[in-house]
Amino acid sequence: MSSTVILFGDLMSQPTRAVIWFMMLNKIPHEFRLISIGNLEQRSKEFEKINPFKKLPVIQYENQTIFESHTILRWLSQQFKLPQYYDFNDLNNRCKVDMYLDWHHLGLRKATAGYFFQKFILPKFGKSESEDMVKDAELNIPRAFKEIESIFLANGKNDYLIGENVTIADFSCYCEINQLEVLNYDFTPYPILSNWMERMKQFEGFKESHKIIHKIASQPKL
Ligand SMILES: N[C@@H](CCC(=O)N[C@@H](CS)C(=O)NCC(=O)O)C(=O)O
Repeated sequence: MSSTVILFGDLMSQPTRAVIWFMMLNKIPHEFRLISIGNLEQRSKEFEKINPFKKLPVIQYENQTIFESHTILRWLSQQFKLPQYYDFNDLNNRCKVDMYLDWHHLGLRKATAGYFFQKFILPKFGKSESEDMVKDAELNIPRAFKEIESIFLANGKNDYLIGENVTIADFSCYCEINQLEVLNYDFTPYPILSNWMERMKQFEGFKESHKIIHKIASQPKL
């Protein structure tokens, strides 16, 4: 295997976007291999040999195969010596990032990804949404956004989730939240979150990594 990072993913996948954005920003040499979620390519026998969980993203580097986007982001920071995003030299700083990353799955992603799936993906396959799941997400997304504002962004005292510097936590969080723009989600009740989102958009690689999401978001809504 080569020493370029090979990323298997799809820009429709939030964690794929977080990983590729981070690599673009830090000019980590990489090659993108599209595994189309729309065509269910992640479920092929061939891809199952790369990730037995049949999920995206996955990276390969030399003889290493790594899945789980947070593990990938931690690994990239350490492998390419980028402690400003994940402080592998300082246990306490590292722990703060880990606290967000552990919270992310059930604290945020379950609601946001669930909502996107119900409202955007299911209709594409001609299926109707589950009212219970939509109701659940409609309760939990505002809860998650308020928690991000009050706890991670410290009611606006923090510029980024962990403090004054951007870390891998911010990239993961942002990619999960901003795809709700496709659904015209109303972010106006969350000014602290919205300001942080504006700050995140300034990082190099943002436009390129989000081009598909932006294209869908700009299409007229039915
Ligand atoms: N915890 C995993 C989540 C991976 C995941 O659920 N990926 C989705 C795309 S966002 C996927 O591959 N779904 C395909 C499927 O479930 O068939 C990570 O952060 O990498």
